[in-house]
Amino acid sequence: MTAEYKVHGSVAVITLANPPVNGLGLSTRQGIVDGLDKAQQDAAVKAIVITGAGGAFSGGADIKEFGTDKAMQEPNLNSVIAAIENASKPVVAAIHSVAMGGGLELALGCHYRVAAPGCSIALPEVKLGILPGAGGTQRLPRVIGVEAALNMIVSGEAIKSEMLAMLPGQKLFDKLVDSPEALAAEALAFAQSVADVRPMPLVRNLPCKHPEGDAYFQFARNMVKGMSKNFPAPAKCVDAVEAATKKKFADGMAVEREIFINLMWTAESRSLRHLFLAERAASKIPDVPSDTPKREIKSVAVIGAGTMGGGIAMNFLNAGIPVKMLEMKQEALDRGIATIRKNYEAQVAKKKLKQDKYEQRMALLSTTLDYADLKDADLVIEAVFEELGVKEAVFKQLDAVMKPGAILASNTSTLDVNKIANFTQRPQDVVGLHFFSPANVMKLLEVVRGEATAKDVMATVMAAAKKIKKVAVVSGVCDGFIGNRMIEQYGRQGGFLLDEGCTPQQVDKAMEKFGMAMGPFRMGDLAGNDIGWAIRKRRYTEKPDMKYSKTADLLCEKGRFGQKVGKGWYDYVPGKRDAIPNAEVEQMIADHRAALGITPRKISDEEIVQRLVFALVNEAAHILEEGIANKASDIDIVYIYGYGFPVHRGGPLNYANEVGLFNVVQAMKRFAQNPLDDAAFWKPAPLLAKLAAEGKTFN
Ligand code: 3H9
Repeated sequence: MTAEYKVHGSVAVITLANPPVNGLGLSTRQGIVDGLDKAQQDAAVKAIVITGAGGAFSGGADIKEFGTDKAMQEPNLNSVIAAIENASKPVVAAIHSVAMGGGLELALGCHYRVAAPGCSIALPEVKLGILPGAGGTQRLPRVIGVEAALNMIVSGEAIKSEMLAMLPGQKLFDKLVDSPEALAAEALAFAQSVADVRPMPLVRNLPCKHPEGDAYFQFARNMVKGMSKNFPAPAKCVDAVEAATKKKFADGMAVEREIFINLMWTAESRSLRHLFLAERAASKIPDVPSDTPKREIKSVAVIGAGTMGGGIAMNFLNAGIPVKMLEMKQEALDRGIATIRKNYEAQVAKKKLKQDKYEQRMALLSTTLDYADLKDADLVIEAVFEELGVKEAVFKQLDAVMKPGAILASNTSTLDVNKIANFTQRPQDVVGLHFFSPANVMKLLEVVRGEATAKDVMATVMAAAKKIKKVAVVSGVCDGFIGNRMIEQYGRQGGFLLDEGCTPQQVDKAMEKFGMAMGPFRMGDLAGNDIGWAIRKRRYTEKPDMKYSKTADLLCEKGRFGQKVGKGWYDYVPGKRDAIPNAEVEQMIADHRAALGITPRKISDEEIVQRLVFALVNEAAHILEEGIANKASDIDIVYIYGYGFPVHRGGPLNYANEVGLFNVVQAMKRFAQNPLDDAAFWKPAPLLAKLAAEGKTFN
């Protein structure tokens, strides 16, 4: 049982004890009901307190139980709350640290609530694609008012207990104690003080009205619609709260229940729940236990003050960690510093950063032209030109000057981290930290583990990533690591689609309708088409059998490198990011098609999406099989945070699971029949073929 029961004088205390956040899984729910039974049978007990052990009152329903029989098994959360409401003795919730989702709903079912300050209070279910399913939509409006409650339910954002306690007329908390330390004793005293009150107050009996009912809910619906494209849950939250204001409590509960169950089975909710767990799982490395000792990162050095180096430096400055930047020339340093200043000043202008914080961050930044000045840094990250010879020179210098135990990281996006490590006498201290551009904005960090990288180095950089608010995913060493290795196949399909009859706009539109932040051609223009060109040139010698469309090369031969030169697949007006179709590019594609003797055909959006996304999926399956990625969910995280893959699809592999791997393989077999495509590529990766044949998923 994951709830403890103790009696203190005349008060029974039920303590949820299900680490890490006292999720209300079956055994915890059972523990609460058992505690209530014991307390009611004990004549010496006059009142009951429910609280949570460790760092939370409760984080809500156990997300890991969703989709399993246990989630539904009695006592379900609604039954637990009914048992509390119907208890013959007053039940007081003693809330501290975190009361979220079902945890808050549990508290709202109690007769009284005593809270500590600093507690995060939320109904975050909407972030999992559902809504509160244990009365949250019906009870919260009754204690803090309809508008405040709807805002919390639709946004899922947490509000501090002391802020909520200040709401005029609020009935959420009967008492806010002075400090978290005082909570236990004060809750006991409060319980004693209400032990004889009858009848006991119930939130369900409070009135729930909005003075401008219909007009307000219409306004709320319009607001929510604009903000929640692709997600059904937010609009449903409005329906449920409206029901609270218009229906009897029991009928409102029935509305909530029905919506909750329907939302639980949507693909959007499955995707969001998958991503919640995937993001947390990404930081765990199978052979690096969580108690692996970590090295201290108190100062960082960055080699290279270009866009990448500057962006990397900003991450650490933002986290309060001093950074020293090294360049070959003073002018390059000056330019780098100016760019960092410009970025921060833009944030200050937008009121996203306070002036004093900006100054504090800049004060943590220093520069040097001399490697010897870096020697004391705990972590040094190289962001210099992407060429092995250049990296060799840098790492040899670092090996000569850095103190023992310093972590030497390369921001390479394509080069072999093992080779880089072997330029030093300490390959165990070398790791890849592949930031995505713009490095101060993008949340993804690929942590590239070399053959020799020490476990404590991995543990240290994963922790440092968290500190700088990145989502880190571990990748093994291969060309392109996880993300770029997959995107190459996606880009190749994009090229074939042009040859066969598509325009860049058609492909981009189809992918953007699917939900990608940007279609492949707009993305190419943003990243710089010359980058892909350089990689392809390398491939033509390395892998002469690999089939490529030549359109992208023709584009680059015209100098159409993308946004940075104002022209790529599209034209760009200075200062704007709008992609304007260009007739010359379309003619170039048509001429090339004609030269190949291809009669263009009309290609459906569905085919475009499937070919591009399944290309990612097949390559991902190879990546998993080779052990480059530790788990399928890591690949989804890479694509969500690094490549603008739509959140409501949960990442490419989650999407493939939703489509069904059998169907994915069938589609690949169809694509392999297309003489203009690459039949060899469409041979399903063995892992994918196996899972599809066994009726399994990537999970
Ligand atoms: C719900 O309540 C439905 C009801 O309305 C209706 C029911 C009928 N369950 O985020 P962290 C784990 S829906 C299980 O890194 P932090 C998490 O997986 C639920 N596990 O820590 C991780 O595990 P691990 C509504 C949970 O300190 C560990 O806790 N509630 C749950 O940065 C640490 O997580 C939510 O949506 C859970 N509910 O933040 C709350 N929550 O160590 C979502 C967390 O194995 N949770 N875990 O990787 C949060 O927002 C944050 O986790 C929280 C802690 C603020 C609680």
